[in-house]
Amino acid sequence: MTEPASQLLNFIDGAYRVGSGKWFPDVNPVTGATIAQVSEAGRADVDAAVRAARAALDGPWSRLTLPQRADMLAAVAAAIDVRKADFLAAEIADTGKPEHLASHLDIPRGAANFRVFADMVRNVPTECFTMTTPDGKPGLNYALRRPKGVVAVICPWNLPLLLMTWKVAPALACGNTVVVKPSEETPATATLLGEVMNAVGVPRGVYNVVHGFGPDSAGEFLTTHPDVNAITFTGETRTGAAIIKAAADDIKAVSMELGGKNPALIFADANLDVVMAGLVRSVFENTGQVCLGTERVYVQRPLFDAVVGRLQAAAATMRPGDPYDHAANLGPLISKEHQQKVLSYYALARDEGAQTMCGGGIPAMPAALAGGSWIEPTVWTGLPQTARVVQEEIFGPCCHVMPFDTEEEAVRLANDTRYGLAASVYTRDLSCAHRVAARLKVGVVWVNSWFLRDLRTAFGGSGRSGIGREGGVHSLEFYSELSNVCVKLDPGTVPAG
Ligand code: NAD
Ligand code: 6OD
Repeated sequence: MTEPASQLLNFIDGAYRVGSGKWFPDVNPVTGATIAQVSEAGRADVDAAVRAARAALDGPWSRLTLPQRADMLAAVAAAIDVRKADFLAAEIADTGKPEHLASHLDIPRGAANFRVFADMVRNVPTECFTMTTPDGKPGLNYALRRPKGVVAVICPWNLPLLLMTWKVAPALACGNTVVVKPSEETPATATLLGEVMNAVGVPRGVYNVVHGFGPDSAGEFLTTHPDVNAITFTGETRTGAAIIKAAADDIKAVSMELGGKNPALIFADANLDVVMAGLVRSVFENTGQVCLGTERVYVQRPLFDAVVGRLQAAAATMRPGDPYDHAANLGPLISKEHQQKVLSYYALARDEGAQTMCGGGIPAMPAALAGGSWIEPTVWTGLPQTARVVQEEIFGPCCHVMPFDTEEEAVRLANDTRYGLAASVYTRDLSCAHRVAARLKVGVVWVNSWFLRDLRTAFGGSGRSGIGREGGVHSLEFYSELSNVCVKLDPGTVPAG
């Protein structure tokens, strides 16, 4: 394993470069210690990255055939597998997430993104229609896919490699080039991916990374750059709104994967063991920092006390601790700033009249970990549906549990939100599951499970959870422009349609 870098540089045109001269710290949330200095990209660096991406787009990347491009992306996946230990070390140092989680989810799914989209782009069908022209001649209409161009990829910190490659892999598969702006909190794995790109021979300029923040920094310089054709963003709803405004002037294409306030609906006939297996993960995994996580739990009255009791018991088994300590299963929050935000919701829940069934504060930690941004897993009951804690995304290991009586009421409560990302439904009655799934205004519904999604399927949200769908062919739609070629044929060339 390579030692994690103590300086993280921008990756532009195939080379690591110091940016504006300004540096910012990369902080380990387990200890609060600074683990690296990150070189912030200035406007000129972002411009250099976009120019490199444009040159590669019009140059060597466009000269590869589709199978050659797909082979190269499959090689990227294989190289991430080979360097798994390095990616793991970098991701864990940045996020503090438990090693077993990063090892089973973040890094393998990061590699899988390249593998899946390499396969997918090889097999994508093309539309083709025969027609008869008004003067009775045969005609043929067929669609060609062209890349959108230079794509800006703006990423959050919760699943850094996974969510970045989820955008980069299909963008490159479609022949685009990218400039990635990783979160300022988690710059390491995007930087490391530059080494992999060079090692497998991806032409320089195809994959670029610029570091920095949002406003008046790399994020804004990138999203307002006139030579960026499309922006794919994952992050907070408010940030998404600012980026949509920035994209409007040049009519850049946008894909927005934003926040969520996801419900779980638990019907009285559900198997409680199945419920708890899904629910505990969806509330506490990654310390609640998953956009798909459950923060609203609705339980049909006969199971209400049992679910609350088992959530309390599960919370009591959560052990905050060092990511490499296999007895620990709860990492810290990403930063002190995010810890303050989550704690402010813990205080608000009390002010709004919640009953705190467990947690609600900061756990006592040993001296070596005392500088980390730790938080207690927390379960509330007793709030009305209108409470801010029930309506606003918190992004911590917490949920509010509320009883319901009828299916109608459950659907109404679940849909009573400005978000629309994901939901889980727990029942043994498949008719009920399908009925409810069809009525939930969200992008993903899980039945008796959580966060099981084939990468080939649609992903995205409605309302304040986003615009557009990615995943499978939906990603290929976003990352390519279709040209319809209409050909008037000589009679007899093809049968008239
Ligand atoms: P964030 O919006 O604060 O930051 C995301 C990225 O945007 C960062 O790289 C940041 O530097 C950049 N940024 C901020 N302001 C910008 C601006 N004005 N212009 C350009 N770039 C800017 O989000 P976060 O705190 O990193 O992530 C947590 C949020 O992300 C939560 O709301 C969560 O629900 C959401 N999220 C959504 C999904 C999804 O798929 N729907 C997935 C993961 C996270
Ligand atoms: O299914 C995925 O890989 C995906 N896009 C997950 C998103 C998680 C959000 O935090």
